[in-house]
Amino acid sequence: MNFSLEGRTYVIMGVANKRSIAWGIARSLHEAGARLIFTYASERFEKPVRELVSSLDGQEALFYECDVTDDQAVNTTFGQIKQDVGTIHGLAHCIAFAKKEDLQGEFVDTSRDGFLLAHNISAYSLVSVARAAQPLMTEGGGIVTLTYLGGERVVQNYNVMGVAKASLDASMKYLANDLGKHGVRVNAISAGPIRTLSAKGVGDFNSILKQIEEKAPLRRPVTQEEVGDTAYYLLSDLSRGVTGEIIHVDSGYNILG
Ligand code: NDP
Ligand code: KAL
Repeated sequence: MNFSLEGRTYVIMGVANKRSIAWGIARSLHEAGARLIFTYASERFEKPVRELVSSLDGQEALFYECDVTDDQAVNTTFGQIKQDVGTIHGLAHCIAFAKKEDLQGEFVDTSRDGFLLAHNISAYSLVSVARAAQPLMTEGGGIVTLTYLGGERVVQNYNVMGVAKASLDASMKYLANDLGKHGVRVNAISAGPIRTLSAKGVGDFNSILKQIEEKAPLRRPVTQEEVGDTAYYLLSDLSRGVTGEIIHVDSGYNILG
């Protein structure tokens, strides 16, 4: 069995900057020999993403704008990818958003608007993207999404995003059931806290990291690289019997009572 990703093409959605988990995934897949395709929410992110990608030696990447709240944009993007490369072998969905005011105080105060927005961007987008991407995975493939423990149990301040992650986790499993017959596997990585742009300015991130250092079995936070290598596993044939699974890459924190 050859676990190189040479000759394979993967779509990476959600690189904002070099701290993004999506960027950790991009580097792992690049090192394994994959060809990469990047999507970003709006045109203004094209330049920074292109600049980052230029640091990947010999990578002939492609770039597309794709706001995942717009089904037509999603369909157009994957239609364009089909025209430009034909077959893809997988996709990393690293996208989430909630209004700042819904990520503090009490969940009970979440507005209808804020609830729907968080679910639209953070959960439904996986369904929309999977539907558009599956026909391009003519040789089978893998879809990986990013989730967090706050979808399984109550984590202070995570609030509406926790409910959206619960929906994302369930969507991942229903998608795994639908797409398995096409040879497409769908899985999630539940990452421990990593300081990214999204994590900035929400909650008390320092005290969350301190808890990890004190209590997690490995006594240290995880890195983008560690999440990236698990995504590589899930997107390669190493994991060919695995679908509908949530793998925790969190220094073991989730096993604690
Ligand atoms: P980043 O801020 O680096 O990435 C979040 C991405 O979401 C950005 O690239 C942003 O794109 C994208 N995004 C938001 N709205 C849209 C939209 N409408 N259409 C397309 N893209 C959109 O943060 P992370 O790397 O931390 O987040 C990636 C994933 O990891 C998220 O699902 C997050 O919930 C999850 N996660 C993160 C953890 C952490 O501790 N950091 C822990 C567990 C899970 P743009 O910049 O172009 O707007
Ligand atoms: C309990 C934790 C502490 C933090 C609480 C909530 C975190 C929610 C994540 C969510 C994705 C953050 C946002 O939507 C931020 C947004 O309101 C403002 N930021 C932006 O608009 C920036 C510029 C863009 C790039 O961000 C996005 N998302 O587009 C959870 C911690 C311990 C773990 C984390 C951070 C989990 C997670 O899901 O990210």
